[in-house]
Amino acid sequence: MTDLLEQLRAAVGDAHVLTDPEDVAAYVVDWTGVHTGRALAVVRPGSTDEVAAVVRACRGARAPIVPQGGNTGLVGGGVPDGSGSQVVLSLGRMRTVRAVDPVAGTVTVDAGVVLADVQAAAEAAGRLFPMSLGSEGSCTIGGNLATNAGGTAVLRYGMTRELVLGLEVVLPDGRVWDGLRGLRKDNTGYDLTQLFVGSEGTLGVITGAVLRLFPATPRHATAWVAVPDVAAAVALLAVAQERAGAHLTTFEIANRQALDLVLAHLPGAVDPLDEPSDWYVLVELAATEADHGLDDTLEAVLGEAVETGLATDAAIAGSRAQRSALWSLREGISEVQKVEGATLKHDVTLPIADLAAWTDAMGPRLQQILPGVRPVTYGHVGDGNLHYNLNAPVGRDDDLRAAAAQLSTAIYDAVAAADGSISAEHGLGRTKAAAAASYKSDVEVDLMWAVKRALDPEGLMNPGVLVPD
Ligand code: FAD
Ligand code: 2HG
Ligand code: ZN
Repeated sequence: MTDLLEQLRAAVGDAHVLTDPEDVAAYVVDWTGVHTGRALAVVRPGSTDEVAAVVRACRGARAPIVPQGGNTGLVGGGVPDGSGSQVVLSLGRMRTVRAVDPVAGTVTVDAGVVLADVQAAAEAAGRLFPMSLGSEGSCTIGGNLATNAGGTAVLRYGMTRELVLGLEVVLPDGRVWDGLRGLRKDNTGYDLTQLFVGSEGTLGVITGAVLRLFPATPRHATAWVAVPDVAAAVALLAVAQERAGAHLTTFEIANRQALDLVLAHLPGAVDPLDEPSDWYVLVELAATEADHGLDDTLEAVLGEAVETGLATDAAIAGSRAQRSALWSLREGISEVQKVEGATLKHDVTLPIADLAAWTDAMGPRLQQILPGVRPVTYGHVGDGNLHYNLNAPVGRDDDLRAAAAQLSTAIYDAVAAADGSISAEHGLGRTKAAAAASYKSDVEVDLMWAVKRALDPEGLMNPGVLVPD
């Protein structure tokens, strides 16, 4: 292994091969704190050629590689296992925005560029890069592509895979595939770009990407709406779609439990409504400078909702500060759940028509397994995606950990029975690889392995992630 470390130092420079436990610490534990591993080394290449040299050196030494971007993943896919034999390949130094072409509507970036910096580069060119996540200040485009991230603008713009036109990837054998094309039309065979999207570092290291830009939408109309139940939220979605059409950008849900945690733990958070409600929806319409009338449209949506009993009250943002305060009630939930204590995450999608019945049935079933468990339910209801997360009964974190397997199985079985998915947007990582395989057909699992073996026959790219060992 000394040989490998020497080769890595030769490839990227001594300063960028970290082995001291203190230097390595932040790279071996994930955001949730649940996954903690050990690394042979953390390597920080500064260019695509250096990534290729690192991959070749690791291959020669048969050392597994764990690609890592901003390390904000929620399923343990970006941190090493406990063996101490894996090399973490961090893209953190590859942060160049290579080119912006507002007319073609493209931005070309290194994979280590932070999402917020891509948004800023688009804005500086008078365009919009619409992907928006609570972690956007630290997650990277490489990680977004590798997980096919979703977020709060999927309803209008789609998942990450709909926002990418071309990729540059270092393959497991160390060759570089240059697919950095910004073409809207390119039917020249299998779609290799899409193969790497959502592959969670198991097929190669993404080093660059051409992403799609859209017209800027500086106008917003935003409301925090109290709704009686999930069925009303879904019915309100239909009203908003009907009245706001393509302007409808965000339609997020949160239960009262989630808001209570935000009010308890997020400094400065204030309930914008006088009376408590069991459920809330954050609705946002967005439009270009030339489009007027968003406020009237939102008021019409909310007026109809209150008249028909779909909503009981609403707070409309009247300024940028108010808009940002409403957003913080939604975006703060992950963080405050962590502050509250042990959390069990479930990132599920269901057919939208089944969301209400599914949620109504799930609560009592979980109470039977662990009385007092607190469902902190929120997410992207417009996409049928709920973060059906659980916090422990107050003061009983160990009880949640003890019941975790039983609770997750009950939820996943119910998702499967409703033809949903147990991973809507966070990926499988180490947490859900085995569970996902158990709900897939043998044919589907065989196909996944066929792809994995074709590209990574030696199994050195992120082993144990996405496809279970
Ligand atoms: P990492 O965590 O570093 O890695 C994630 C996976 O991608 C790993 O398997 C890793 O091996 C692989 N990977 C990383 N970079 C590369 C690369 N260059 N080439 C190949 N493989 C690579 N996710 C959503 O989808 N929607 C949300 O709304 C959302 N909100 C979040 C809010 C918070 C507060 C937090 C903490 C997380 C949230 N996430 C969300 C999850 C997370 O931010 C996303 O999964 C994000 O895409 C991960 O990017 P990253 O750069 O941090 O990747
Ligand atoms: C969100 O929508 C993210 O806020 C994070 O996907 C969800 O922390 C979570 O479980
Ligand atoms: Zn989410």
